This record gives sequence, structure tokens and C-alpha cells, in this order.
Amino acid sequence: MNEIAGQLQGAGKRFAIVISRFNELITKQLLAGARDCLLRHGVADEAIDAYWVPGAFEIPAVVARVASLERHAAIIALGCVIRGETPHFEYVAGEAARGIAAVARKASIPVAFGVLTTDTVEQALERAGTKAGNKGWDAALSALEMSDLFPRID
Ligand code: INI
Repeated sequence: MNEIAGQLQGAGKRFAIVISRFNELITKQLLAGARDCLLRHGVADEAIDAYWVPGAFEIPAVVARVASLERHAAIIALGCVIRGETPHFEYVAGEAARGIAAVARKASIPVAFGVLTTDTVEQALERAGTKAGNKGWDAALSALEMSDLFPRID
């Protein structure tokens, strides 16, 4: 049996992060987690490009543009959509997830999904570096693994 899996090795690679400013208190923590994960796996700090967008709705379009540069080993999408009291949540969260998935299927490089979709601010904080870990870190780890796997599929 041939088993093919990506290694967690970031030295010499360039990564892009597309991050939304909406709920910045939380997204900044996701960014810190993703950056820390990349650095701990050998990525140079100068080899991380963070592109800021206004909200999660804008993430897919920028991921698509960054992917078309073919300059990065992988892209990490980070955002935070909180339900609160508004049905707006369904549209923003749904479009962000669908849009990122659609770009990920077409792009020649991997795209990791690190967009929180929660009912409350507390739930978001739990996933941004407190009791439920840091989903930015998790997304970066997935990007590292996938960036090693993609070139092995030939
Ligand atoms: N954008 C978010 O990233 N998170 C949210 O919780 C959110 N809510 O709740 O509205 C949100 N809205 C803004 C949206 O992403 C766009 O930036 C805006 O609609 C302009 O296109």
C-alpha cells in the first residue's frame, strides 16, 4: 500500500493569510495563533503575507486573487462571524464558507478554513486562544500539511 501524507515542515515556504477586520478583537488572536504555528514549524516571519479585508464576506474574492499570484505554498483564511440577533449572520457566514470552499476547489494551492461561526462572543473567544484552543493555529497546521501534500500528488 502506498500511503501519501503531508509533513509539517514550513522552512523555505511562503504563506498568505487573508484575515477580516470585523470582530477584530477575536480575529487578531486567530492571526497570532496562525503566525505562531507557522513560525514554530520553520516558516520565516518575512515569508508570511497577511492581507486584511473588511469582513468575512470579502475573504473569498481576496483568496482568489492571492491564489492567482501562485506565490504562496498555501493560503489561510481567518475571520469571525457571530450570530448575535441578526439573520445577516446566515448570509455572511454561508457566503464566506461557500466562497472559500469554491476557491479552494479551483486553486492550485491549498486554502485552509479558519473562519469562526459562533452564536456568541464568548464562544468565539473560546476558539481564539482560550479553552477551546486557537482555530487560527489549527488552520495554519492544516495549511502546512496540505502544502506538503499537494506537490506529492503528481
Ligand atoms: N462580517 C464578519 O466578518 N463577521 C460578522 O459577524 C459580520 N456581521 O455580523 O455582520 C460581518 N458582516 C460584514 C460583512 O462581512 C461585509 O464586510 C459587509 O457586508 C460589506 O460587504
